[in-house]
Amino acid sequence: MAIKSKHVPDVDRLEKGLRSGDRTMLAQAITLAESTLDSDRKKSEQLIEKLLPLTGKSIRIGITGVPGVGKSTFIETFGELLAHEGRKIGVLTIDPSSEKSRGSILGDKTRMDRLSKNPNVFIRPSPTNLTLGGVSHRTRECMLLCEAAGFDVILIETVGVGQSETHVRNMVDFFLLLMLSGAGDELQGIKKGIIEMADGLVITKADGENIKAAGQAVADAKTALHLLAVPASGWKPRVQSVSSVENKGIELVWKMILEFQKFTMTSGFFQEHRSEQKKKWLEESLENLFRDAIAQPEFAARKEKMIARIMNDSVAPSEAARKLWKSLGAE
Ligand SMILES: Nc1nc2c(ncn2[C@@H]2O[C@H](COP(=O)(O)OP(=O)(O)OP(=O)(O)O)[C@@H](O)[C@H]2O)c(=O)[nH]1
Ligand SMILES: [Mg+2]
Repeated sequence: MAIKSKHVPDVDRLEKGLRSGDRTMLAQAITLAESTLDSDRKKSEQLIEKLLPLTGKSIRIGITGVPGVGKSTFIETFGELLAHEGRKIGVLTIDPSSEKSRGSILGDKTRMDRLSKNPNVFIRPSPTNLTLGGVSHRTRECMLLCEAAGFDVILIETVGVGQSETHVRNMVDFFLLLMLSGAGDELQGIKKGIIEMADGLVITKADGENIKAAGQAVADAKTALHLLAVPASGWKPRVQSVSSVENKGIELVWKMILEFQKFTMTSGFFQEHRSEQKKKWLEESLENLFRDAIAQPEFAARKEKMIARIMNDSVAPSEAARKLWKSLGAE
């Protein structure tokens, strides 16, 4: 079923609205970007093209961690700190569990209640159930739209299970992994691969009875990081414990991110990384287009016919594949 964008203004009005930082227009532009309707797609692409010169000026931060680790609560306290400094923060959440229910997204909304009322903050949950593989495509577009509307810190929350964190890693400058303390040296089943992707680790809920365990978790995490090779950025990931409810350690995470930015900008990695990500975006877009094309019923019907021909040996599978491939271009 196509997800339509209702009552969205035309491209010129949206462009003007975003240039003046209009949040309603931003929300509508995102709705347009998320639409699966071909005509909306085209409009969205036009809009983004017009706005491209305004994009890229934010610091893009991905925040991941197992369900319940405290991502949304962290974003709320962190976001308030940044908003207080006069920054404008765009928060995008990607929640694979929303494929089954909207519960989590609604939960996030209530948990970011204070933040969502802040005039310097724009929060938008990104449903991932629109099309298979469409996750990163749309989130990137939403990110660019937020930047064009003047948001200078982009926070992307994603649950650290499955594929979504790799998608997010591919579109952010800094990747922050949140972890619980007291869950043992197994690092809570978080795959080593995810730790390797992180530029910073945060031990959450370092308050009350948890303080001692949090201190131990920081030491354990530091040991774990020592065993890893230094990443391509040359930046050695750091560990910080925080309490989002008591507002402790939060500003140190921001300091860490600013230091990272300075370090990678000086070395040139920051810009190189962004260029790599643009190439990756192209690759992923191509894959998405291909996947969408072969998921069309007309294509599936042609494939079925081709299978029948393969079965009675009137065509070889490789040639059948080439014929099917050529038929895609005609659409
Ligand atoms: N004591 C304490 N509890 C916290 C802290 N941060 C979050 N929590 C609690 O932990 C629970 C989960 O917090 P969330 O921020 O919703 O966690 P999340 O990682 O966003 O969860 P999902 O979005 O469901 O993956 C909530 O009950 C929070 O109140 C903290 O700093 N200290
Ligand atoms: Mg959350």
